[in-house]
Amino acid sequence: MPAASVLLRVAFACLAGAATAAGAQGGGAAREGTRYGTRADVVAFAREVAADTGLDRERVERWLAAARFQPRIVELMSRPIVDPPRWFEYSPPFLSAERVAAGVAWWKANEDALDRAQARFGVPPEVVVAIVGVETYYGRATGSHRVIDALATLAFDYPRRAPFFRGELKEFLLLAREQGFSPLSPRGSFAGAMGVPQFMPGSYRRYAVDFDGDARVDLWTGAADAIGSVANYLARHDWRPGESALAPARIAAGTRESVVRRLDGGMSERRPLDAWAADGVEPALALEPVDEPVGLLLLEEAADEASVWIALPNFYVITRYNRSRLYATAVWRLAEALRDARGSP
Ligand SMILES: [Ca+2]
Repeated sequence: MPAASVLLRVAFACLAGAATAAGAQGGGAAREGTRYGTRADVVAFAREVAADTGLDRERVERWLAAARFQPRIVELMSRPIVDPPRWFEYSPPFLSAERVAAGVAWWKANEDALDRAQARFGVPPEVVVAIVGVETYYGRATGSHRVIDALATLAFDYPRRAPFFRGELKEFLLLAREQGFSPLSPRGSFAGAMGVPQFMPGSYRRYAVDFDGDARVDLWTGAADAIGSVANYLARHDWRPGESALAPARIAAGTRESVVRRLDGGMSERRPLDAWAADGVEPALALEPVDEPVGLLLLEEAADEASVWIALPNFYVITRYNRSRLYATAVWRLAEALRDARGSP
């Protein structure tokens, strides 16, 4: 996971795991802005990180000592979702005429990097543009939390996911060393996701690339590194060039109820197309043969009954960026809208 809209991912994880974290704060930090410097668990972690990574122990201790507890971040992560959003409630901001127009402009402004990314990674421009459009409105909103505060708060005062965020905090310190910035400087989302494409530190280290040739991997300024990094991320998660992500499903008369019953939470398990066909579900349009199992996706529509879609392998690649079915659908729909608005070159 790069990325980041860890918000949604976490929201959905909370859904699955119940709202366990509210009030589940760990040790000593309690007041906003409390520094982590003297806490025994933080000092122990700093020593462990230094021993594992070869980073200077005193510097690690100093960085972590300067990190501040942010209770609001714990609140945001813990907020129980009583009413999960439905597609028709979730999607409008991502598919607005403004976001499409801004995406076309961003596409034109970054055409060269987007074309190079397609040539190298096989991911079409509109999909890359749609990811950054959904994540940060094309780089306009990359997050205002100091990354080290976000990661430290979640590593030390959010027990539910402490192992994950301790790992990300360590990755972040390594990233800072590799990219030559102070760990006290960067800002990002409340979950520590960074830059135009909102990569988490571990994904930044694994998947981000220098795509403008300046020998640095900078996801904050400029677009080229963000573009190459998103395309590389999708390619490394098995993006299939030239294929769609969703196809409308046609359900045989009389079987809709039993099919919809399989769509717990809006997505089914994945099965071969033949197995779906045996149960009365087929693509409404001709599809190229698909050699991997596919799922069904249900989208709640405002006026009509819910629509049902066949989720193709590329849909699941987008969910590697963010597990939410609504997120992946918004990305794909925005990509389609961008392609339509852009017209043929
Ligand atoms: Ca660069």
